Amino acid sequence: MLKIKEINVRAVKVPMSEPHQTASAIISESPLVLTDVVLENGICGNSILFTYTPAVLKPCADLVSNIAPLLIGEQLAPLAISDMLSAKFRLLGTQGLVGMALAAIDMALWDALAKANDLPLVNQLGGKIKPMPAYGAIGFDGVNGSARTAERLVAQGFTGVKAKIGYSTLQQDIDVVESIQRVIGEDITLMVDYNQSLNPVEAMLRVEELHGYGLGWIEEPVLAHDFDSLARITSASAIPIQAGENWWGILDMQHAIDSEASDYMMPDVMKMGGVSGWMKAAAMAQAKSIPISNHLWPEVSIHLLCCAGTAHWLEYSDWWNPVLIEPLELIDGMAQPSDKPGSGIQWDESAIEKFQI
Ligand code: SMN
Ligand code: MG
Repeated sequence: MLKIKEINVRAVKVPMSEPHQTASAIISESPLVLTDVVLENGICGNSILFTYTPAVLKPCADLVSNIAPLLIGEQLAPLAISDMLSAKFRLLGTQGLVGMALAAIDMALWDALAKANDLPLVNQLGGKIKPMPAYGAIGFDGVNGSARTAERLVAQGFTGVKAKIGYSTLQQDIDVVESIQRVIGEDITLMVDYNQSLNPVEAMLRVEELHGYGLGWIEEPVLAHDFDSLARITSASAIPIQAGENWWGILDMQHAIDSEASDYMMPDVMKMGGVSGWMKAAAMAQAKSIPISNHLWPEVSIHLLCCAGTAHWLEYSDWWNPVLIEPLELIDGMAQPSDKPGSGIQWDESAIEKFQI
């Protein structure tokens, strides 16, 4: 069995070609923690953490480095290490920054394991390479800006697009939806995302008024952990409700499923506990026939979606492409895992040198 020799961590800030605005915050650069797990035989597993804000970039990188000594000399066994580290952090808990650091390690370990076995991650996990439909993102860009981005995404081949809404009035939300639908036509699926910006009363009202627009889903109308309100909105809504990107670990997933919080779920591979956590969450979704999508991390997530029994859509994003040698490629709006060993994360070292802090 292969053993872990060392773990190296770097922090970078990757500029975005355009800032991404949501109803809750604006993101104008990607603060990323890049983790390398090096095995005794020299094979290296890589992972990316996206810290949303630069304020926690260094603390997150430090956390991964501080946890690293627990792993030196350990066998390359991602599931076992995930359980071991969760137990080590039981008193503090494994949400927030600690959860992110553990996910960085988990994703890098799975990447290393797949590379050590000369397999794409999807095959390492027992799945099959296959094409999945991908959708592109439209920011909180108003009537004209949203329509312009939608047009560009459709021209690129996407069969689905997702727009940020949650403007100050319902009428503005409707204007944005209508302006996008005018340019994309009827064959392209439009989803919308409120990014937790509404209170439950306002959410009920807006979701009901949006029902005639044939939307693919309405995402995070209220706070991600307000499972009661989500469940009420879900049961009243004719349009499927989507949530999951802010759920931490499989216990949140279980609580969300138990409370029937949403029709669709889209756990985030970082917040759900890495590859280990995401695959468990996918099994939980499958037990209830809940369609499951990813949140960001398109390279790793495409491997996971190909293993999920109820896989739905791949959320595509190109924000972190600059640090990758081979970012995920789409063909006619479809994504599929590369047949190279690992999870698709290979560093572009010269780019990293430029963005490293
Ligand atoms: C989202 C929010 C913030 C950063 C990235 C992405 C979003 C999504 O809610 O659904 O992609
Ligand atoms: Mg979202």
